[in-house]
Amino acid sequence: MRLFLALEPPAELRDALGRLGDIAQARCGGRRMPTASLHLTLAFLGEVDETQVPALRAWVAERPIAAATWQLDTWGTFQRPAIVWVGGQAPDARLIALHQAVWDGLAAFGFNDRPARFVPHVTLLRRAQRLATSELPAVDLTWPYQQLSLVHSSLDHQGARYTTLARSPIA
Ligand code: 2AM
Repeated sequence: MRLFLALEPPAELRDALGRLGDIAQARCGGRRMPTASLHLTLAFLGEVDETQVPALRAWVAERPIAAATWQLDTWGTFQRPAIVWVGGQAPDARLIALHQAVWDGLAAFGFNDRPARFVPHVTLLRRAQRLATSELPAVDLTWPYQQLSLVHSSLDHQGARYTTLARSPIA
């Protein structure tokens, strides 16, 4: 099954991100991510054998992460595959440390596809027709986080559907 580790936004922030998704879609076209699915990916695991899932769930459910806040203040795009996102202009030391800690932990399970570069972002649009963000309104959002989520991505007729399998304890 296809799994990833992510931070899930608190409800108010999720709604604010969804509103930015609407604004971005009006300008850039493409497919807007459903508000309920918005997240920050920390580690994409890809296809994981079902036999590994109980141990991964337990690992996530037993270890608290360092609570912190992330400041979102910019729009960004990835040319391929035409993604429009929001994130932070400056590298965020605490998110980078969390990303490293997560991948250090994953190594014990044999996951070694740690990406060389980590650009924390929340994808709002996929397959955008115009990667033009200069006239979009300024982004100024604060994301307080305290839990890591293990998420299952499955495909149905509407696209990817996310189900949270485990959350880390709140410290
Ligand atoms: P995204 O954060 O840019 O949207 C679930 O599919 C999540 O994992 C998505 O949010 C997506 O990134 C990320 N993801 C999907 N496929 C990926 C891949 N091949 N490599 C890295 N991340 C991927």
